[in-house]
Amino acid sequence: MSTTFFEKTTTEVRYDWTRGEIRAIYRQPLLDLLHRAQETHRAHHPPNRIQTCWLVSIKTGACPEDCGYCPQSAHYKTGLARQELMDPRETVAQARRAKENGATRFCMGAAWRQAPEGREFEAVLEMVRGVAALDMEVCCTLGMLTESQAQRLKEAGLAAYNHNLDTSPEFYGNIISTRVYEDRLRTLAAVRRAGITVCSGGILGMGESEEDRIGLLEQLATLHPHPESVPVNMLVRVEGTALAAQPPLDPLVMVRTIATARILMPRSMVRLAAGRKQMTREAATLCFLAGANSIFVGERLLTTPNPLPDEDQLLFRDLGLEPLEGPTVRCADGSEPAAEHGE
Ligand code: SAM
Ligand code: DTB
Ligand code: SF4
Repeated sequence: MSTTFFEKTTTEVRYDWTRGEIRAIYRQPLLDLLHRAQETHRAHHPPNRIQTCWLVSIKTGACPEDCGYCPQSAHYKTGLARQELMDPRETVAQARRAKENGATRFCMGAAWRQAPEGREFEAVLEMVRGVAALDMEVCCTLGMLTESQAQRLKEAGLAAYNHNLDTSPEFYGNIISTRVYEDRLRTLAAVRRAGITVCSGGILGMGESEEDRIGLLEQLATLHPHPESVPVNMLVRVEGTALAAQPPLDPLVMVRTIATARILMPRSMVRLAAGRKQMTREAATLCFLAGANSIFVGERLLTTPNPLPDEDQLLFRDLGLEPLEGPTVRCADGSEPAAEHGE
Protein backbone atom coordinates (compact mmCIF):
# COMPACT_ATOMS: atom_id res chain seq x y z
CA MET A 1 0.00 0.00 0.00
CA SER A 2 1.57 3.33 -0.99
CA THR A 3 1.89 6.08 1.59
CA THR A 4 -0.27 8.43 -0.46
CA PHE A 5 -3.12 5.93 -0.63
CA PHE A 6 -2.79 5.20 3.05
CA GLU A 7 -2.88 8.87 4.04
CA LYS A 8 -5.82 9.50 1.76
CA THR A 9 -7.87 6.68 3.21
CA THR A 10 -7.21 7.66 6.81
CA THR A 11 -7.51 11.44 6.63
CA GLU A 12 -10.00 12.20 3.88
CA VAL A 13 -13.54 12.96 5.06
CA ARG A 14 -16.17 11.60 2.67
CA TYR A 15 -19.94 11.86 2.53
CA ASP A 16 -20.55 9.67 -0.53
CA TRP A 17 -20.00 6.23 1.00
CA THR A 18 -21.88 3.48 -0.77
CA ARG A 19 -23.48 0.54 0.96
CA GLY A 20 -21.06 -1.79 -0.85
CA GLU A 21 -18.02 0.11 0.43
CA ILE A 22 -19.39 0.15 3.97
CA ARG A 23 -20.13 -3.58 3.82
CA ALA A 24 -16.57 -4.27 2.65
CA ILE A 25 -15.12 -2.23 5.53
CA TYR A 26 -17.47 -3.81 8.10
CA ARG A 27 -16.82 -7.38 6.96
CA GLN A 28 -13.03 -7.36 6.69
CA PRO A 29 -11.00 -9.48 9.12
CA LEU A 30 -11.40 -7.94 12.57
CA LEU A 31 -7.70 -7.27 13.11
CA ASP A 32 -7.40 -5.46 9.76
CA LEU A 33 -10.51 -3.45 10.63
CA LEU A 34 -9.10 -2.50 14.03
CA HIS A 35 -5.77 -1.54 12.50
CA ARG A 36 -7.36 0.81 9.99
CA ALA A 37 -9.73 2.25 12.58
CA GLN A 38 -6.82 2.95 14.92
CA GLU A 39 -4.82 4.63 12.13
CA THR A 40 -7.83 6.80 11.27
CA HIS A 41 -8.41 7.59 14.92
CA ARG A 42 -4.83 8.74 15.47
CA ALA A 43 -4.88 10.91 12.34
CA HIS A 44 -7.80 12.92 13.73
CA HIS A 45 -7.89 12.65 17.51
CA PRO A 46 -5.46 12.67 20.39
CA PRO A 47 -4.89 9.05 21.42
CA ASN A 48 -5.56 7.95 25.01
CA ARG A 49 -8.13 10.68 25.56
CA ILE A 50 -11.77 9.99 26.31
CA GLN A 51 -14.59 12.51 26.60
CA THR A 52 -16.73 11.98 29.71
CA CYS A 53 -20.42 12.87 29.44
CA TRP A 54 -22.94 12.97 32.25
CA LEU A 55 -26.54 11.99 31.57
CA VAL A 56 -29.58 13.04 33.54
CA SER A 57 -33.24 12.26 33.02
CA ILE A 58 -35.11 15.56 33.40
CA LYS A 59 -38.53 14.01 32.68
CA THR A 60 -39.04 10.31 33.20
CA GLY A 61 -41.54 7.78 31.85
CA ALA A 62 -45.12 7.92 30.48
CA CYS A 63 -43.89 8.52 26.93
CA PRO A 64 -46.58 8.05 24.22
CA GLU A 65 -44.13 6.49 21.73
CA ASP A 66 -43.86 2.69 21.51
CA CYS A 67 -40.08 2.28 20.97
CA GLY A 68 -39.66 -1.46 21.61
CA TYR A 69 -36.43 -1.03 23.59
CA CYS A 70 -37.50 1.73 25.92
CA PRO A 71 -38.42 1.36 29.60
CA GLN A 72 -39.99 4.84 29.48
CA SER A 73 -42.68 4.03 26.93
CA ALA A 74 -46.23 4.09 28.33
CA HIS A 75 -46.96 1.04 26.14
CA TYR A 76 -45.01 -1.31 28.43
CA LYS A 77 -45.27 -2.20 32.10
CA THR A 78 -41.74 -1.85 33.37
CA GLY A 79 -42.50 -0.69 36.92
CA LEU A 80 -40.67 2.56 36.29
CA ALA A 81 -41.79 5.49 38.47
CA ARG A 82 -42.72 8.44 36.29
CA GLN A 83 -41.34 11.86 37.13
CA GLU A 84 -42.54 15.24 35.94
CA LEU A 85 -40.10 17.81 34.59
CA MET A 86 -37.27 18.54 37.01
CA ASP A 87 -36.89 21.95 38.61
CA PRO A 88 -34.19 23.83 36.61
CA ARG A 89 -32.34 24.65 39.86
CA GLU A 90 -32.05 20.92 40.58
CA THR A 91 -30.77 20.23 37.04
CA VAL A 92 -28.11 22.92 37.32
CA ALA A 93 -27.09 21.58 40.76
CA GLN A 94 -26.63 18.15 39.17
CA ALA A 95 -24.57 19.66 36.35
CA ARG A 96 -22.33 21.31 38.94
CA ARG A 97 -21.84 17.93 40.60
CA ALA A 98 -21.08 16.34 37.21
CA LYS A 99 -18.45 19.00 36.56
CA GLU A 100 -16.89 18.43 39.99
CA ASN A 101 -16.69 14.77 39.05
CA GLY A 102 -14.74 15.64 35.91
CA ALA A 103 -17.48 15.45 33.25
CA THR A 104 -17.17 18.00 30.44
CA ARG A 105 -20.46 17.37 28.66
CA PHE A 106 -23.91 17.33 30.27
CA CYS A 107 -26.83 15.66 28.49
CA MET A 108 -30.45 16.14 29.56
CA GLY A 109 -32.95 13.53 28.40
CA ALA A 110 -36.73 13.80 28.43
CA ALA A 111 -39.30 11.09 27.71
CA TRP A 112 -41.27 13.14 25.23
CA ARG A 113 -42.45 12.32 21.71
CA GLN A 114 -41.75 15.96 20.89
CA ALA A 115 -40.57 18.94 22.88
CA PRO A 116 -43.59 20.74 24.37
CA GLU A 117 -44.32 24.46 24.07
CA GLY A 118 -45.01 26.90 26.89
CA ARG A 119 -43.96 26.64 30.52
CA GLU A 120 -42.10 23.34 30.16
CA PHE A 121 -40.08 24.49 27.17
CA GLU A 122 -39.20 27.71 29.01
CA ALA A 123 -37.96 25.58 31.91
CA VAL A 124 -35.75 23.55 29.54
CA LEU A 125 -34.31 26.80 28.13
CA GLU A 126 -33.54 27.90 31.69
CA MET A 127 -31.72 24.59 32.27
CA VAL A 128 -29.69 25.04 29.09
CA ARG A 129 -28.70 28.58 30.07
CA GLY A 130 -27.76 27.45 33.58
CA VAL A 131 -25.59 24.54 32.42
CA ALA A 132 -23.94 26.57 29.65
CA ALA A 133 -22.99 29.17 32.28
CA LEU A 134 -20.99 26.43 34.04
CA ASP A 135 -18.86 26.23 30.92
CA MET A 136 -19.94 22.70 30.12
CA GLU A 137 -20.91 21.39 26.72
CA VAL A 138 -24.72 21.22 26.92
CA CYS A 139 -26.69 18.54 25.09
CA CYS A 140 -30.42 17.79 25.13
CA THR A 141 -32.59 14.98 23.86
CA LEU A 142 -36.26 15.95 23.96
CA GLY A 143 -37.82 14.11 21.01
CA MET A 144 -38.92 15.86 17.84
CA LEU A 145 -38.23 19.58 17.50
CA THR A 146 -39.61 22.32 15.32
CA GLU A 147 -37.28 24.76 13.57
CA SER A 148 -38.30 27.50 16.00
CA GLN A 149 -37.62 25.33 19.05
CA ALA A 150 -34.19 24.43 17.69
CA GLN A 151 -33.50 28.13 17.19
CA ARG A 152 -34.51 29.00 20.76
CA LEU A 153 -32.38 26.17 22.18
CA LYS A 154 -29.45 27.46 20.18
CA GLU A 155 -29.95 30.99 21.53
CA ALA A 156 -30.01 29.60 25.08
CA GLY A 157 -26.54 28.09 24.51
CA LEU A 158 -27.27 24.50 23.46
CA ALA A 159 -24.17 22.94 21.92
CA ALA A 160 -25.58 19.59 20.78
CA TYR A 161 -28.86 17.77 20.25
CA ASN A 162 -29.16 14.00 20.53
CA HIS A 163 -31.67 12.31 18.26
CA ASN A 164 -30.84 8.73 17.30
CA LEU A 165 -31.71 7.05 14.02
CA ASP A 166 -31.45 3.82 16.03
CA THR A 167 -31.28 1.34 13.12
CA SER A 168 -31.66 1.00 9.34
CA PRO A 169 -34.71 2.51 7.60
CA GLU A 170 -35.77 -1.06 6.64
CA PHE A 171 -35.77 -2.39 10.22
CA TYR A 172 -37.16 0.75 11.88
CA GLY A 173 -40.83 -0.27 11.58
CA ASN A 174 -40.12 -3.51 13.50
CA ILE A 175 -39.07 -1.47 16.54
CA ILE A 176 -41.28 1.63 16.52
CA SER A 177 -44.72 2.15 15.00
CA THR A 178 -45.64 5.59 16.35
CA ARG A 179 -43.25 7.57 14.12
CA VAL A 180 -41.31 7.16 10.91
CA TYR A 181 -37.64 7.48 9.92
CA GLU A 182 -38.42 10.63 7.97
CA ASP A 183 -39.58 12.34 11.23
CA ARG A 184 -36.15 11.68 12.71
CA LEU A 185 -34.35 13.04 9.66
CA ARG A 186 -36.53 16.15 9.70
CA THR A 187 -35.60 16.96 13.32
CA LEU A 188 -31.92 16.38 12.56
CA ALA A 189 -32.18 18.86 9.68
CA ALA A 190 -33.86 21.45 11.95
CA VAL A 191 -31.07 21.02 14.51
CA ARG A 192 -28.40 21.42 11.85
CA ARG A 193 -30.06 24.51 10.38
CA ALA A 194 -30.14 26.14 13.82
CA GLY A 195 -26.36 25.71 14.08
CA ILE A 196 -26.53 23.16 16.89
CA THR A 197 -24.19 20.20 16.50
CA VAL A 198 -25.79 16.82 15.84
CA CYS A 199 -25.50 13.76 18.07
CA SER A 200 -27.02 10.75 16.34
CA GLY A 201 -26.36 7.04 16.45
CA GLY A 202 -28.14 3.80 17.17
CA ILE A 203 -28.75 0.70 19.23
CA LEU A 204 -27.31 -2.76 18.55
CA GLY A 205 -28.76 -6.02 19.81
CA MET A 206 -32.41 -5.44 18.90
CA GLY A 207 -32.56 -8.45 16.57
CA GLU A 208 -31.33 -6.47 13.57
CA SER A 209 -29.22 -8.11 10.87
CA GLU A 210 -25.67 -7.22 9.90
CA GLU A 211 -27.14 -5.51 6.85
CA ASP A 212 -29.29 -3.32 9.15
CA ARG A 213 -26.18 -2.18 11.03
CA ILE A 214 -24.53 -1.39 7.72
CA GLY A 215 -27.70 0.46 6.67
CA LEU A 216 -27.64 2.58 9.85
CA LEU A 217 -23.96 3.42 9.27
CA GLU A 218 -24.77 4.38 5.67
CA GLN A 219 -27.47 6.79 6.86
CA LEU A 220 -25.16 8.45 9.37
CA ALA A 221 -22.06 8.58 7.16
CA THR A 222 -23.89 10.18 4.23
CA LEU A 223 -25.25 13.05 6.33
CA HIS A 224 -23.35 16.19 5.35
CA PRO A 225 -21.75 17.22 7.62
CA HIS A 226 -21.46 14.02 9.65
CA PRO A 227 -23.01 14.03 13.12
CA GLU A 228 -20.30 15.51 15.35
CA SER A 229 -21.16 12.83 17.88
CA VAL A 230 -22.21 9.24 17.19
CA PRO A 231 -23.48 7.22 20.17
CA VAL A 232 -23.39 3.45 19.74
CA ASN A 233 -25.67 1.85 22.34
CA MET A 234 -25.84 -1.81 23.24
CA LEU A 235 -29.47 -2.63 24.00
CA VAL A 236 -30.13 -2.62 27.75
CA ARG A 237 -32.73 -5.36 28.01
CA VAL A 238 -35.41 -4.15 30.40
CA GLU A 239 -38.13 -6.46 31.77
CA GLY A 240 -41.54 -5.55 30.35
CA THR A 241 -40.31 -3.89 27.13
CA ALA A 242 -40.97 -5.50 23.74
CA LEU A 243 -37.28 -6.39 23.39
CA ALA A 244 -36.72 -7.80 26.89
CA ALA A 245 -36.25 -11.35 25.58
CA GLN A 246 -33.65 -10.54 22.93
CA PRO A 247 -30.54 -12.71 23.25
CA PRO A 248 -27.48 -10.88 24.55
CA LEU A 249 -25.38 -9.20 21.86
CA ASP A 250 -21.88 -10.45 21.08
CA PRO A 251 -19.70 -7.49 22.19
CA LEU A 252 -17.54 -8.00 19.08
CA VAL A 253 -20.50 -6.66 17.09
CA MET A 254 -20.15 -3.42 19.05
CA VAL A 255 -16.41 -3.43 18.30
CA ARG A 256 -16.94 -3.98 14.57
CA THR A 257 -19.64 -1.31 14.33
CA ILE A 258 -17.62 1.26 16.28
CA ALA A 259 -14.52 0.59 14.13
CA THR A 260 -16.55 1.04 10.94
CA ALA A 261 -18.11 4.25 12.29
CA ARG A 262 -14.63 5.56 13.12
CA ILE A 263 -13.41 4.93 9.56
CA LEU A 264 -16.52 6.37 7.89
CA MET A 265 -16.77 9.47 10.12
CA PRO A 266 -13.14 10.16 11.05
CA ARG A 267 -13.66 13.47 12.81
CA SER A 268 -16.73 12.57 14.85
CA MET A 269 -16.71 11.69 18.51
CA VAL A 270 -17.83 8.06 18.67
CA ARG A 271 -19.49 7.26 21.98
CA LEU A 272 -19.56 3.85 23.62
CA ALA A 273 -22.97 4.67 25.12
CA ALA A 274 -25.46 2.33 26.85
CA GLY A 275 -24.42 -1.22 27.66
CA ARG A 276 -21.06 -0.79 29.38
CA LYS A 277 -22.50 -2.27 32.58
CA GLN A 278 -23.22 -5.48 30.66
CA MET A 279 -19.76 -5.60 29.10
CA THR A 280 -16.40 -6.77 30.42
CA ARG A 281 -13.55 -4.29 30.80
CA GLU A 282 -11.80 -6.14 27.99
CA ALA A 283 -14.73 -5.66 25.61
CA ALA A 284 -14.88 -1.93 26.47
CA THR A 285 -11.13 -1.73 25.85
CA LEU A 286 -11.58 -3.21 22.37
CA CYS A 287 -14.24 -0.56 21.72
CA PHE A 288 -11.70 2.14 22.63
CA LEU A 289 -9.15 0.48 20.36
CA ALA A 290 -11.80 0.55 17.62
CA GLY A 291 -12.03 4.32 17.96
CA ALA A 292 -14.63 5.04 20.63
CA ASN A 293 -13.47 8.23 22.36
CA SER A 294 -16.43 9.17 24.50
CA ILE A 295 -18.46 7.51 27.27
CA PHE A 296 -21.23 8.27 29.71
CA VAL A 297 -20.01 8.43 33.29
CA GLY A 298 -22.04 8.52 36.49
CA GLU A 299 -23.88 5.70 38.20
CA ARG A 300 -26.93 5.81 35.97
CA LEU A 301 -27.80 6.38 32.35
CA LEU A 302 -31.39 7.67 32.09
CA THR A 303 -33.21 4.94 34.03
CA THR A 304 -30.76 2.01 34.04
CA PRO A 305 -27.41 1.52 35.81
CA ASN A 306 -24.01 2.47 34.42
CA PRO A 307 -20.61 1.36 35.82
CA LEU A 308 -19.78 3.01 39.16
CA PRO A 309 -17.43 6.04 39.09
CA ASP A 310 -14.82 4.07 41.06
CA GLU A 311 -14.83 1.28 38.46
CA ASP A 312 -14.41 3.82 35.66
CA GLN A 313 -11.57 5.56 37.46
CA LEU A 314 -9.81 2.24 37.81
CA LEU A 315 -10.39 1.44 34.14
CA PHE A 316 -8.92 4.80 33.09
CA ARG A 317 -5.93 4.23 35.36
CA ASP A 318 -5.33 0.68 34.15
CA LEU A 319 -5.56 1.69 30.48
CA GLY A 320 -3.63 4.95 30.88
CA LEU A 321 -6.58 6.97 29.58
CA GLU A 322 -7.06 10.65 30.40
CA PRO A 323 -10.31 12.60 30.24
CA LEU A 324 -10.52 14.87 27.19
CA GLU A 325 -10.48 18.43 28.52
CA GLY A 326 -12.24 21.42 27.08
CA PRO A 327 -14.99 21.77 24.53
CA THR A 328 -15.12 19.29 21.67
CA VAL A 329 -17.71 21.22 19.69
CA ARG A 330 -17.69 24.61 18.11
CA CYS A 331 -21.29 25.70 18.18
CA ALA A 332 -21.13 29.05 16.40
CA ASP A 333 -22.28 27.95 12.97
CA GLY A 334 -22.48 24.18 13.02
CA SER A 335 -19.57 23.83 10.62
CA GLU A 336 -17.14 20.92 10.89
CA PRO A 337 -16.39 21.37 14.60
CA ALA A 338 -14.41 18.17 14.99
CA ALA A 339 -11.50 19.79 13.09
CA GLU A 340 -10.25 20.91 16.51
CA HIS A 341 -9.19 17.44 17.59
CA GLY A 342 -5.48 17.43 17.05
CA GLU A 343 -5.21 18.00 13.32
N1 SAM B 1 -37.53 10.70 23.89
C1 SAM B 1 -36.42 11.18 23.19
C2 SAM B 1 -36.11 10.36 21.94
O1 SAM B 1 -36.46 9.20 21.91
O2 SAM B 1 -35.51 10.92 21.03
C3 SAM B 1 -35.17 11.28 24.04
C4 SAM B 1 -34.89 10.23 25.10
S1 SAM B 1 -34.59 8.56 24.48
C5 SAM B 1 -34.62 7.59 25.94
C6 SAM B 1 -32.88 8.63 23.95
C7 SAM B 1 -32.30 7.42 23.30
O3 SAM B 1 -32.00 6.44 24.27
C8 SAM B 1 -33.14 6.67 22.29
O4 SAM B 1 -33.12 7.26 21.04
C9 SAM B 1 -32.46 5.31 22.25
O5 SAM B 1 -31.51 5.29 21.20
C10 SAM B 1 -31.76 5.23 23.61
N2 SAM B 1 -32.31 4.12 24.43
C11 SAM B 1 -33.52 4.10 25.03
N3 SAM B 1 -33.71 2.93 25.68
C12 SAM B 1 -32.59 2.19 25.48
C13 SAM B 1 -32.20 0.88 25.89
N4 SAM B 1 -33.00 0.10 26.62
N5 SAM B 1 -30.99 0.43 25.51
C14 SAM B 1 -30.18 1.24 24.76
N6 SAM B 1 -30.49 2.47 24.36
C15 SAM B 1 -31.70 2.94 24.69
C1 DTB C 1 -27.87 7.76 23.72
O1 DTB C 1 -27.58 7.43 22.56
N1 DTB C 1 -27.90 6.93 24.74
C2 DTB C 1 -28.34 7.60 25.95
C3 DTB C 1 -28.45 9.07 25.50
N2 DTB C 1 -28.19 9.00 24.10
C4 DTB C 1 -29.67 9.84 25.79
C5 DTB C 1 -29.55 6.98 26.56
C6 DTB C 1 -29.36 5.52 26.91
C7 DTB C 1 -30.58 5.06 27.63
C8 DTB C 1 -30.43 3.64 28.15
C9 DTB C 1 -31.65 3.17 28.84
C10 DTB C 1 -32.00 3.93 30.07
O2 DTB C 1 -31.13 4.16 30.95
O3 DTB C 1 -33.19 4.29 30.24
FE1 SF4 D 1 -40.20 7.89 24.36
FE2 SF4 D 1 -37.70 8.37 23.62
FE3 SF4 D 1 -38.33 6.15 25.03
FE4 SF4 D 1 -39.09 6.34 22.49
S1 SF4 D 1 -36.97 6.28 23.25
S2 SF4 D 1 -40.38 5.66 24.23
S3 SF4 D 1 -39.50 8.52 22.33
S4 SF4 D 1 -38.48 8.23 25.73
